Amino acid sequence: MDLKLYVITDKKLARGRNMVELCRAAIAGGATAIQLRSKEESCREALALGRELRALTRQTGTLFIVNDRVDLALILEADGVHLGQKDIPLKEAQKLLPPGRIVGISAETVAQAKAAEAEGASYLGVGPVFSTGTKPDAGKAIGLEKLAEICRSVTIPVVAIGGINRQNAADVIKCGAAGISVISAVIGAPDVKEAASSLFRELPGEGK
Ligand code: TZP
Ligand code: MG
Repeated sequence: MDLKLYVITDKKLARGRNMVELCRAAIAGGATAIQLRSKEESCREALALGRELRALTRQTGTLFIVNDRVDLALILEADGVHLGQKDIPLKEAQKLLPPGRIVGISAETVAQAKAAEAEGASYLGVGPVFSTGTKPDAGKAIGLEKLAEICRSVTIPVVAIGGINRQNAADVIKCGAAGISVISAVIGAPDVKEAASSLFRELPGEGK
């Protein structure tokens, strides 16, 4: 489960560009995981996009996660699903998914992080670390200290999210995060491949 550079789709930020091509460029730049997040699309549109993203992520050996929708994750044979605190509870998702599928949970507090770990979450999405315009209903930014505290409180991997860019990515990793999750810094960039690879270069380890 390589969560190092976890890129999330967003129709608005794509500004009319083809999402599959944007994800292909993100993967070419170093994205290790792609999440289908379809807040604007109809179910049928999300399904059609998901089929193409599943094919792309299979070809490239990239992790493929579906946000919110356990049904779409099952239909698409995604590697897993990502659920927020108000989405389908982890325990219910586990009943529906075949064994071994990844379930990521959003957490903003140590209590939420520990509860998700105890229930069997595969990883945590923690944030918003910094303020972000991408998710209007995201809570207040938690900051780097809280991120570090949450990372110390669990043993499962933490992916930091919210306002992460090439200027702050290395600081986020220093807090103990296994990876960064981004929308605008990659999908909103004019050159998606370049944006992904410049972010990737801020992260420790080998590769692109
Ligand atoms: N969850 C918490 S913040 C956020 C989500 C989906 C949005 C992240 O987008 P960006 O553009 O990388 O700040
Ligand atoms: Mg959700």
